[in-house]
Amino acid sequence: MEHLNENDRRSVIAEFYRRHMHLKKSFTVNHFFQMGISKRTTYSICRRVENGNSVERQVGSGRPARKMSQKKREALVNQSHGKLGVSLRKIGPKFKIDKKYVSNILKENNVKLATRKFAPKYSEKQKLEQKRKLRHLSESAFSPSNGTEIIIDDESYFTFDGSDTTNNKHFYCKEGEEVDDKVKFKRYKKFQSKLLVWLAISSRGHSTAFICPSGNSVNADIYEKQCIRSRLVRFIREKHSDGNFVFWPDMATAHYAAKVFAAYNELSIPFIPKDKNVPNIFCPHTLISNVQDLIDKERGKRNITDEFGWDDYHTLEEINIWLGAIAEQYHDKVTLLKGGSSYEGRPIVGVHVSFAPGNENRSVFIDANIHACEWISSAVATYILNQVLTSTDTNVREVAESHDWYVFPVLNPDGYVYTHLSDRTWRKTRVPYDDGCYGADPNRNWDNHFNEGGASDDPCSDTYAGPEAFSEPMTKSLSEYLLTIGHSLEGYISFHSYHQALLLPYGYTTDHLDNYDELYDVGLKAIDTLSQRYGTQYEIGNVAELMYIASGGSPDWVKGTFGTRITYTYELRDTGKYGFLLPAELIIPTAEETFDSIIRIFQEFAKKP
Ligand code: 0X9
Ligand code: ZN
Repeated sequence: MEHLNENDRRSVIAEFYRRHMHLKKSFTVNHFFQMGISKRTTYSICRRVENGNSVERQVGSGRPARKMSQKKREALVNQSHGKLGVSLRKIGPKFKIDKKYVSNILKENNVKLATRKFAPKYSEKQKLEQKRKLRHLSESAFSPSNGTEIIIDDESYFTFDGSDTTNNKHFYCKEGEEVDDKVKFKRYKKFQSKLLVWLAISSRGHSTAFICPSGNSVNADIYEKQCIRSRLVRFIREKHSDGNFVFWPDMATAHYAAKVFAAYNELSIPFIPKDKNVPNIFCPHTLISNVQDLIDKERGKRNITDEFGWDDYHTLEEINIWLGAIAEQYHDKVTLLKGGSSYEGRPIVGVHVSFAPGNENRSVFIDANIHACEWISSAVATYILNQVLTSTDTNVREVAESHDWYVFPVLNPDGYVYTHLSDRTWRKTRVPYDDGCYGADPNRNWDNHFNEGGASDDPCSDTYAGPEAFSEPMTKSLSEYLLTIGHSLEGYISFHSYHQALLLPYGYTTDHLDNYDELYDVGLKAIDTLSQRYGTQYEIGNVAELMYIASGGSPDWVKGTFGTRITYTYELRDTGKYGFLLPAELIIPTAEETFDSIIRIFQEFAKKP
């Protein structure tokens, strides 16, 4: 019997039984049992002979696939075409055939095996948002050049229900595209049994693990006590005692709960703020290269001048890249400028826009973000620059094209980067001073009635005037640049926030300057125009009268040095609800109304002798 193949062997048994049917079935069964054939097999063959069925080897308990009726084949194909739950494992037994016949029949009918996926975790919009935030992070907290170590926190779930079994990951279908998402993207059970393990990880190692066996989530209490205070702090003490690190918590509500937030601050743990965070999807040693890669790929594809928008605030790098791109795109009108440089060596980047050669003596200079935390100011400046170049409104075109424009969106680049990296509320420069304090107020540092009121001698104060006028590389170098173009300026507009006020020089005195009246009259018209779009109410007046004494500001130095006729400071939205943290969705309305008023100012002055 050994030399026979299985089907021949089964035929021999069947033939023997037919010949000995007059005897008991056990005779045949025992006969072959002696020869090593199981009693079960022989009994089964005997039954088949009695029933007139084929004795060839059967798959499961049904008929061989190739003998399936056309109707059944069709049923198999229909059942398999993109239907939920039709897996390799299930379909064979259902049709009482082997997996390989399933495969063959489906292949013959052009039904393909497709891979089941998890439902996508993020929408396309969310993915874009993540990339944008990663760019921000890579330029600030993750900047490889500052050597800051990143400590990520990671939680992994270990499941017990075999939901990762590969057999569950496929299904059959004719055209993958047509298949319902319910089938393509199968979600596993939402609350499956799992064990949660939490770790803080950096390139220097990891903390001890926190294992959460009973519950499936780590709430704010557990996170604060078990993860932050107990494990992260110890890990920092052991591996990051140099203090040059930033903690990147995984995005979760509990990780930014009030008590956790308080713990970060109390324990002096620098961390990525929630509004800048994205899920920390990379392991630390590949982090920088992956992020960079992502950024490079993203940058490579996009047209920066189309994509730079005003629905969110931008990093210094994004603003500067955009300025460069604008200069390239409008190369016949726009020149990229370096107006000076900062203490930390960053260029103060701006542009000069000129539509016609005769306009140089009607130049308008726009300064913004001299105070680092006043992000709306640079957003408005870039918006205005864009409008000057692209608006099709005839009133705008008339004003835009009858002037030259100098736009410097970020006068204080070190401070601006610092607001993205470490302290969103930072105002000053980043020059180190005594007592471990940093920075002078760049709007108190200009050489016009320097430190004559409304300024401080304390380096730790937010209005520290600096040790002397132009002590800050930023004000000094920019003033030197201004000396080269100051004579051509008709207007100097300085953007700050927040107060909703249009201010006239000077800041050191309540005395009115020579052309106070015309500036006031035109200013009144301008704030009226400003209010027309969204009803935003502005106040107008001399700095010292309307707000407070503030000596050594940039517009005051310009007015004092060049006598520039049109000199205003805008304190943009709002009046304190959000303050410096004006929500990004208010950028465009703020910029629109401000630009309306700027156009009005120059229209009004154009009418004057
Ligand atoms: O204090 C300032 O420097 C400005 N206000 S802010 O809240 N943005 O800090 C006012 C600037 C006044 N402008 C002149 N001195 N011309
Ligand atoms: Zn300011």
